[in-house]
Amino acid sequence: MLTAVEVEFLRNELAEAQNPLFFHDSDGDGLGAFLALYRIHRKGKSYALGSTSCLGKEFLRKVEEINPDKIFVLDIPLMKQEFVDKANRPIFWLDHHPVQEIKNARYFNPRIKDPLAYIPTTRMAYQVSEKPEDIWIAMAGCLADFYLPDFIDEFIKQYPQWLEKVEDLPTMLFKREIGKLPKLLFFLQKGPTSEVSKSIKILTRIKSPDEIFKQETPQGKFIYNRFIKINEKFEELLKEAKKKVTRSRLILFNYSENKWSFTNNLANELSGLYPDKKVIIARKKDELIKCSLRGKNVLYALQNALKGVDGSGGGHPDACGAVIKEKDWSQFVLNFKKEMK
Ligand SMILES: [Mn+2]
Repeated sequence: MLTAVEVEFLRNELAEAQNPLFFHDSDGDGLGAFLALYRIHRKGKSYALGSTSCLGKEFLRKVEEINPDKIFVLDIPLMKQEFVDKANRPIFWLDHHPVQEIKNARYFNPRIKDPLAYIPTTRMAYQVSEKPEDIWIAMAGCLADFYLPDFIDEFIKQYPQWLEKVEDLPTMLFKREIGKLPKLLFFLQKGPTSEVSKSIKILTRIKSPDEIFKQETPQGKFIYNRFIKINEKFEELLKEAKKKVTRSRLILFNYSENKWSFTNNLANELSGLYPDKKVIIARKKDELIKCSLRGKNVLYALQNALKGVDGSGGGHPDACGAVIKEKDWSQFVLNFKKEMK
């Protein structure tokens, strides 16, 4: 968590900003953090990093174009020093991935003090915002990063129809109503750019989840319809993936590049529903197989399975990702199965 001094500092920087630019990760936590901060003053612009997790010099064009007076970077794991040096504006970086070296940017990362800390960026952004009416956004962003926030009881008080009582995370995320909130933040960022921008713009003004899910306003209805359409695509793939569940300790699901990418969400949900199994969700793109892996110590198995294979990967002990050349895919799967013996 941020200290009281840090919260005060960021609040002031935001209040004084005339045209801040928010770079955020394109997952649920990244979007949740942006919404929490933006909704304090509703000033500035946002840009989501979709295909990379590093803010490098290719994003200087965006800085030129928007000409912000301050830059906030949210839930982005990496930043190039060259970006900081050439952006030539105050930069405030809130993140919770492994700690990086950076000069001339204000860097806020709970892992600096405690390498094992796990505090999603949305949780910190909500410390800065502390708007009670935005608790549902903060909840959505935290859950998106598989984190049960300390304000859960307050949320239940305000939204009993979304959650009756605290249960274990997989149950709440994959079997209860509240699980739709993080999915909303993930799924609205998929699809054509113009629709994504429109959705995010609307989300900066939506007053409550009921405005969306009870379709109380035209804006809420737009978001609702988009979410339902995208969620259908996801559910269809989830159903396919569940057919791959056998007595084996591995769930391996491949799907086509013609379908929208839900690799991350599929892997999370299957692993939540089948906690004793290892999960690999793989999607072919060009000559590469991109996959998400889940399960106890799956990173260890991944590292060994990559030996002698044209590919790379990494991440957390129980949740990681890899990219493997298509020609070596079957070898990789063989190696991985051997690791599970
Ligand atoms: Mn995050």
